[in-house]
Amino acid sequence: MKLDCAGRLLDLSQPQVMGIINVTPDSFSDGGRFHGVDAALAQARKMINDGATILDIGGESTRPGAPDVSLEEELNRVIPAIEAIGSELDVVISIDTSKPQVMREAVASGAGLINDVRALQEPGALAAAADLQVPVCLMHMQGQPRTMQSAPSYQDLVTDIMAFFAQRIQACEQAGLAKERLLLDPGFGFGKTQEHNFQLLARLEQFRPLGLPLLTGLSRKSMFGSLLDRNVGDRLAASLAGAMLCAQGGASIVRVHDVRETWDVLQVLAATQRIK
Ligand code: 7PJ
Repeated sequence: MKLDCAGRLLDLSQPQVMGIINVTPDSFSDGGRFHGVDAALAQARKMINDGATILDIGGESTRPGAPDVSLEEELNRVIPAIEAIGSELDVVISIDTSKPQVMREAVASGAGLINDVRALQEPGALAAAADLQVPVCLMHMQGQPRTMQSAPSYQDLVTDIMAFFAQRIQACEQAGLAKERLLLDPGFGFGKTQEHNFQLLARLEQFRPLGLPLLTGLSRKSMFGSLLDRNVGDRLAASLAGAMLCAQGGASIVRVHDVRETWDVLQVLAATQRIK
């Protein structure tokens, strides 16, 4: 299956690695080290060399408790990075945003995919995505980043998330955004307890009947920190195990900080699948 990302084709017949490039000064796991265009470009070159076929550019930190970012600030962070990466490198650029104006300017500057942790629920976002006609990743989150970890609760985790996806897919189709352009992400760590996160990992294949590609992001997340009592710089092995389980559970794209190591892990899985 090939996904058309504003002219660049993304082959999803094998799991792909999406590298995370944060251009936020407060992002929790890299402390904003890649703030600035040169740093983002250097990071992009390395990630592509290491096997990433998609780069996810984000200018808004969505970690629990993070402050809101103004439209102007978000644009100032992401647009120069997208322009620089898009003009030099052959890669699908994903814009990690919930703001319609950022979606529009990002796609005009070279982004080919929208990654929205709020699943196009902000005012104007659905219409912007429908106008732009690029693929969109709809992520599930219970609550809002500031408060989502206070008391997450579900009747049945997978059933509730499936119902949310069905509702968002319908809203997209009504707005003129075809189902073929959608990807789904259950949103690890977004309004989920520790038990919920591991339940999602165990039950990922239950989302397959929806028939849309799955994207998952577990890289360095606190689910591993609490499981292992490890700080954020010491969660690589756990994140790789998580990526492997996601790929086995049917994820088409894994969103990660450690591209090279994740790519290696996915090649091991691909080699076993080739001889089955
Ligand atoms: C995710 C994301 C995720 C998608 C973040 C972090 C927090 N987008 N943006 N899925 N997480 N689609 O990277 O730890 O899980 S920000």
